[in-house]
Amino acid sequence: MSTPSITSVQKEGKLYPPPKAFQKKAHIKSMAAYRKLYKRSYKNPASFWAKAAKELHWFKTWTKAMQWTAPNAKWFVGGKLNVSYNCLDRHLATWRRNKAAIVWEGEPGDQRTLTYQQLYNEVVRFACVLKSLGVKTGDRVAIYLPMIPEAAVAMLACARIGAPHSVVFGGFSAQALKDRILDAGATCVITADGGFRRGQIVPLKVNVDDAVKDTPGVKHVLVVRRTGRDVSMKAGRDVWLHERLAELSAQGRFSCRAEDVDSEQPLCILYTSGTTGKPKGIFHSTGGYLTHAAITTKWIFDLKDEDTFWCTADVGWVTGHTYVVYGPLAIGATTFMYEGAPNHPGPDRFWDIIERHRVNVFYTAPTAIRAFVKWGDEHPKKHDLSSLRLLGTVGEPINPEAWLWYHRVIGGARCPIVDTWWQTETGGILISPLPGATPTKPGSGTLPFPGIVPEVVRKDGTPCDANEGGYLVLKKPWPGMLRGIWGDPDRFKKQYFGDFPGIYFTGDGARRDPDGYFWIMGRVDDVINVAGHRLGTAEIESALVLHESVAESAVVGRPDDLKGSAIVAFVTLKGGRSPGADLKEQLRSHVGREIGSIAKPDEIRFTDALPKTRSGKIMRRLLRELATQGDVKGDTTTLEDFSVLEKLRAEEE
Ligand code: 7RM
Repeated sequence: MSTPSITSVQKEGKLYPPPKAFQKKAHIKSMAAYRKLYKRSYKNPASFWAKAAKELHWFKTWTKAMQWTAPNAKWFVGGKLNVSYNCLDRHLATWRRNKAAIVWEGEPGDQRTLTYQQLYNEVVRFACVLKSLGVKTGDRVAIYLPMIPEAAVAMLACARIGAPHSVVFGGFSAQALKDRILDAGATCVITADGGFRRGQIVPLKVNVDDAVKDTPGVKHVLVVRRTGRDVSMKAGRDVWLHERLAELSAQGRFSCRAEDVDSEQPLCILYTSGTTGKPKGIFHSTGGYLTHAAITTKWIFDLKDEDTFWCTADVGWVTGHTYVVYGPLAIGATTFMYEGAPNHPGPDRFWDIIERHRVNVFYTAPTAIRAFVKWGDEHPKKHDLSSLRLLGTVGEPINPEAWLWYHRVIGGARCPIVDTWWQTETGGILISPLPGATPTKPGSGTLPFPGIVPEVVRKDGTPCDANEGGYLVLKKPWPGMLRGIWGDPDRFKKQYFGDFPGIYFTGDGARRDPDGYFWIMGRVDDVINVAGHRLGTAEIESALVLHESVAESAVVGRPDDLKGSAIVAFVTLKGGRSPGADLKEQLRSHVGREIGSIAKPDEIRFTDALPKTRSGKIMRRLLRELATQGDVKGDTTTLEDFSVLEKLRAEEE
């Protein structure tokens, strides 16, 4: 771990107080109200969360709100509920039955709206299909779909029968999909004949065919028809969704009750990058996760019944799980989904969508905002964005320039911005402004949500002073907290509770300013954040060394104006292989095949040797300096062979 240092972009500027309208109507209406609530929740987080959990429908109430023996937190012990029941059935008894649950637009421009009743019907039918394929409570299901309503339907159908789902981002390669299927032990894969992205068709089914060649546990592949293109269907294994639905409907009425699911039963597995080459299967529970998702959606995005909420994340990431699907539907909101790229057919697609669908609350990533800045103000300015009343960001620190642009050009200087800090592991937002209460500072995630106890500490665990950079830890458990790493309890304990015994370490560096506001300074471990997506340096390195020409590699992040970090790979070749532009391109595609396009190195540098310590550890810190500043000024006393560094410097020139 390197010690976090304060970057120059994080200078404090002006305060942006919440607009009057929010102070009147938001769930939390003033700083005084927030402080009072926070203070109470700080003394007894479990009772704060128990109150939030009561907003859900429980088939059986819990006997104990929280049970904590590090690293395991159990929430709402003994309680039984069903996520799909909470997101659907219970709204049918209210006026929301005919309210839009999902409003969707495909990249080619096709549109669909599903009311709560219609979404319920789809989920029940889908759940019946899964059951007909032999999927039972506890079985894992892999979902590899484009951003179409069926993605949400499939997730909710799994939740309905109590089968944990593992949604794999459609941009991942066949290899990455295979690894995830195997690790989760999935017995069924749900995919489509393709999805539309930037005018092209993403060949999802082809990737699945490739992936399941070596996954004997997969009994069925369920295929949604989206593009209409021909795909190969293997008899006995592959099933078209529409065909199976027709067969089942010929047999009679669809019905599938929502299973009584234990509060602590896993709802989903989400793979994310860590410090080793193998992605970690982060799994979340049912009761705690949904409680956290629901209350943060309601309070932070201030959702009202008349709002249309657009979180632009893909359902393949945690943000898509919590703020496209589960959070909004649990509170009966209208969630908007878009299938395609932000610049198709033109760079104004998002603004065009906001104008036509009258989107009210918009939540996206800093990397997207920086791209919009680059594409030019004329694109948003062509459109009427007056429906917007609240904006949000997530995924990485936002630079104040991008924040101010978002505020002025997209928010018309009237919308508060919630800069929400959280992780795959945290399940939901932990640090964020509350739009009716918290004055914001561009670049700061501001203050903790009630019930959350973060602290910035030194290496020895003692609290940092104001403005002193340190490690961001969470001192008390919260309901959305991960329940473990799938199949690897030891790694779970070591990874999150190993650095500061008994306390959760986030892997992020941070500081707190004199007002107590948090400023996240980025990762301190070997994880790089590329366009808001976490990639382990080790993961990319393992992919590179699989290539027949590569002997060894070291991957580091370099600050990038657009993506937050760019990937730089230092590569040594096996004897007799010659470096060249061709090989660079080959290696980039190779990483694309192994992991996915997002992991392709932006820069590849061939070198004779890598700088190592005497114990043989690659000194990535030196490479990072070299890639970032063009030279190495930091401490090199542990370097084994100085000539390596000299050579790298020479190659630089
Ligand atoms: C939701 C998500 C988590 C990492 C996290 C941070 C960084 C996320 C912010 C942020 C500064 C933010 N899950 N991060 N949000 N940094 N300000 N508002 O992104 O697991 O993919 O990534 O992302 O480093 O540890 S994630």
